[in-house]
Amino acid sequence: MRDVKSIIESGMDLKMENNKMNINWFPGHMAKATREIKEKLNLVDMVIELCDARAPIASINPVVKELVNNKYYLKVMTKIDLADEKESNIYKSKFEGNGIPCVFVNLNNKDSIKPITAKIKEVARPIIEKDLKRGLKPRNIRVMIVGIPNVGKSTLINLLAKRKSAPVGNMPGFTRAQKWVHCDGFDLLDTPGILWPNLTENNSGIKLALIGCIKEDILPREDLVKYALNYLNENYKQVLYNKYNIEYIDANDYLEKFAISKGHLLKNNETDIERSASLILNDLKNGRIGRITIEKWEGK
Ligand SMILES: Nc1nc2c(ncn2[C@@H]2O[C@H](COP(=O)(O)OP(=O)(O)OP(=O)(O)O)[C@@H](O)[C@H]2O)c(=O)[nH]1
Ligand SMILES: [Mg+2]
Repeated sequence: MRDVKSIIESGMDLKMENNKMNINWFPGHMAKATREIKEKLNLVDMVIELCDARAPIASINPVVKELVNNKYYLKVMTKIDLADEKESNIYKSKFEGNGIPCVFVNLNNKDSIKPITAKIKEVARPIIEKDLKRGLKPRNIRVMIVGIPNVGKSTLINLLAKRKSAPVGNMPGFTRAQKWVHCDGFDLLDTPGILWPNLTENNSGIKLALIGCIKEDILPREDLVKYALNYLNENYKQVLYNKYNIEYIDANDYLEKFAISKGHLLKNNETDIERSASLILNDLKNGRIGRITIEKWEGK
């Protein structure tokens, strides 16, 4: 594996490497976005990294960890409304046990504002106290919001600012440029989502495609759906059965039965597995199968 500094500084090389592999994990604009994050770091007090509660480990960007090691840091785990609550509780206690400040939230719920602002102020308390000690009114805390694509960075900013200042869209790579948004107590810097190049490790790329942080078409849909069905059968057997009423024997057999039950047939009457895969993957991504966490805690 290449070291993180060289990854950040060599966006063009990575593009070449990935072209060779035919996997566009790390397109040129992400290398640029990563460089721009690095350039702005000296302007902020604190970095908030957003991750997706459905894949709490795969959605951590190792590049971010390297970048922010001398900044106040908070992890905001988003989309808990789509994740398995039991698993989210396990992750929360493990992260906290490892000394990582974190807050688990649904950014579509305005009630999340309070716990998030409370946590930011807790992490940034030394900055606030410094101003208070000097008899000054605490200045705005400057926060850079980072994370992989589609985790809710711009949504978080709009929530805290209580207005639609940052553009939001349910597709990875929606934000293309940094943007400052000022609000009561905080100056927030929105940044484009960034990935890292070696997404094959721990099936991170597959997991991120399943939750919509990477465009699905980066991998064959059939492979993705088979991985998902296998995982669901092992970890959410009843949830899967309740959704589609199909007995699971193996992923191939499941897809065949699924296609027939939905009438997904090609002109020659063969099953249209691609269409079935799309439907299942969309249901999974949008929480229509149920609240699912697609990786279990495996650490200490
Ligand atoms: N269900 C649910 N949806 C969320 C949550 N947070 C954000 N979203 C949705 O996720 C999608 C992506 O949100 P954005 O704020 O654009 O994500 P981003 O991280 O800025 O994405 P990029 O700019 O592409 O990097 C939008 O459709 C949001 O409404 C959440 O906590 N729960
Ligand atoms: Mg955005």
